[in-house]
Amino acid sequence: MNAPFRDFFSRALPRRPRNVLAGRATGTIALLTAACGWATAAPAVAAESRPNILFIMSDDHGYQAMSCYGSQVNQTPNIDRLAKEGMRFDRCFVTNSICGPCRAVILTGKYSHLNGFAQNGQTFNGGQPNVAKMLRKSGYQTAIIGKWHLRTEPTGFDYYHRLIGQGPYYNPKMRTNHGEVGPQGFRDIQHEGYTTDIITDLALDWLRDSRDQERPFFLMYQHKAPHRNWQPAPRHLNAYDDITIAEPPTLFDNYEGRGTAARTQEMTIARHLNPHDLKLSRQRGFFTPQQRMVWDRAYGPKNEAFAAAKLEGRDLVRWKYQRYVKDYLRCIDAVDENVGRVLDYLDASGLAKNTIVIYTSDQGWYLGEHGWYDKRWMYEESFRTPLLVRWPGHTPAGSTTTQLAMNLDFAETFLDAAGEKIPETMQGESLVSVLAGKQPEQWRKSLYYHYYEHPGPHMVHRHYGVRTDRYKLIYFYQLDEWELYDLQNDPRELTSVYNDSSYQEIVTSLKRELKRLREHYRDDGTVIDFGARRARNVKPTLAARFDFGNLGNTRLQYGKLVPGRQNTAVELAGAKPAIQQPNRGKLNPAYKPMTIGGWFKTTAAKGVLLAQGGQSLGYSLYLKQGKVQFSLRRQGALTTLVGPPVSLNTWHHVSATIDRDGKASLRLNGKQIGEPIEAGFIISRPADGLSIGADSGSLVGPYGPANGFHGQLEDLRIYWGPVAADVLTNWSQP
Ligand SMILES: [Ca+2]
Ligand SMILES: [Ca+2]
Repeated sequence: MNAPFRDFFSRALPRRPRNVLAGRATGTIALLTAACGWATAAPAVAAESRPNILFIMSDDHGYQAMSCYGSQVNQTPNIDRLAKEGMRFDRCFVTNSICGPCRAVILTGKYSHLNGFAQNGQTFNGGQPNVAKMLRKSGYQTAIIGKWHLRTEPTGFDYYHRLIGQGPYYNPKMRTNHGEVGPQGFRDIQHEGYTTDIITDLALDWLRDSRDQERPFFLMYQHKAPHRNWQPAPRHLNAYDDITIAEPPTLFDNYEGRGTAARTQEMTIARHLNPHDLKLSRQRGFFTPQQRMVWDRAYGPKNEAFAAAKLEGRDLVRWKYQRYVKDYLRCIDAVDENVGRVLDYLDASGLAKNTIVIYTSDQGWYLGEHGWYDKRWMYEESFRTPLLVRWPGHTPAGSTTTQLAMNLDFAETFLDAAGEKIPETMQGESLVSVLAGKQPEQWRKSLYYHYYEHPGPHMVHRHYGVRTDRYKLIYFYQLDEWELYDLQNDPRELTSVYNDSSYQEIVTSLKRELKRLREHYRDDGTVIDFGARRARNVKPTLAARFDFGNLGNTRLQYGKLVPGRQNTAVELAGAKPAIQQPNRGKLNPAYKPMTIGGWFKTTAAKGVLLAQGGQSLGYSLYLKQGKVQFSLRRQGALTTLVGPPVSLNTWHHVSATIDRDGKASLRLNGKQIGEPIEAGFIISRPADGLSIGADSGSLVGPYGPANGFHGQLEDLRIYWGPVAADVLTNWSQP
């Protein structure tokens, strides 16, 4: 399995300008074709020898609670087998440390802003490409058993049997597409027992009896445990009762040395665990009388002792920590036992030798570090996630790696391992060569992170940032606060050195790297919204008109008002936008057929007439190399129409249209240029607003930041929906 290693930095993301005069269009349609390339390509490896892929994922299992990662608090002998027989990744990170979004990243191989699932509570668009669909198409049998948590039904899986929502620890009702399903294609089954055990039983049943033995399989076996509120199995309710778990050194962190975000979060063991978390109140949910009795017998005496002790201050925090962390570890005990059952089955059945087994968590977790539980931060404990991979015949047993890996790489790795092509639209890198124990010469030197869920549970402010081998720069953009950590001198991230003058060169270079990463991953702050209304329903509207003689409340930020062609024009000398407006209300271009344009007289035949959006989503009408051009950017992919050269110091009328079918066309002086081409729609509200006379902020088109218009503009308009022919004729009448 010698997959060619692709250079991380040279991987061209789809920015494919096209020229309407230069033949067939590429853009989005061609991207889809490229992404479907695996369907027809012959597999590089014969089907029967392709490895099975067993992806085991737990929920919120921090690496600090795994003995193979040097846990100070527990033993995980079964999970450790994967480290002994495979590779342990010591630097695997997530793109956005929160449950549902991590699952979406793993399925799509794309950052949250491109897969559309940026925070819990959103709905995953199952219509987009995912790794299960691709593996299924290439002949794999695909299944997901256990936690799903993406709201929509799984797509790309031959078989699923999943928890509904978060799912309970006891007696889960689960949903499957197997057996006598209803009109929606699934049915619900009420199970009785402990969820971690049930998910494993279902996975073993499928491996043993239900799958097609002739084909390789891709099984996602995913636990709910050890997610909040940490309800252990009956057999573990008294585990750890007679010992004291070690406290982390930062349990009583006072957040000095960090910014507003660390001080205003709501995830402390001291103040934010509730009685239900601490098992001090009757547990909600469905328990059988027998389960309830066993539960009460275990917690009753412990809770009585707690009440009698009347703890206060630090002693109370210490008690809460012990109660919390012991329940958490008890839940992991069940996960570890069940992973052992599955590994035993692989050995007994002979499947082990041709099965890649992965163990990971959807993200990392706080076991009291900084006084916290939960995740979300770019600080190390939640940013990092455990990753163990056993791949007999490929991965050296007992090996470790410090290469920077990400959950963004998982889908690409599975495809590569299966001998399949990796679509260019995926953003991670195959780990196959790292897994062979090689040191790739060119591997990523930095990681990009972006967390969105604020306001929301635990109130962690939105942030993005970059981590290198030694440094971590974080920007809390709602607060406009930066933090910098020197991980070598301050591995616990207690003191930001952002304002320390001896680090100013590091700050400058990290900011440059952060900007490069944001461009590379096409993150301009916009998250794709697949749920937007369809373009067909858009009512014809004049969304905006810039009549410079009558600007009303619109503020002219730059330029001089001059007598124009018929009325008043604005005269610009390329410096900056004349007008900028946010994309609110009527100006939101998402899913809008449109006609945009106006009159211009140029002295330089370069610069932007009007633009809305940036490097992920938007459109721009501009002059470049003497020609009038229109660009539409959609999920980063660029479609460009190029008109003929225009004469200087002469009035011209230009307009660009995207019709209801998503076809783009360009008109100069009332005459259409070439044939309409497939373009599609802007699919959500771009972060950047509308700007007249220059594209500010993030750039839509293939021009630099010095893109201001030179000359005069008059009567610019933005129409959504179709425009009546006579309106267009009158507007462009010489
Ligand atoms: Ca999680
Ligand atoms: Ca812009």
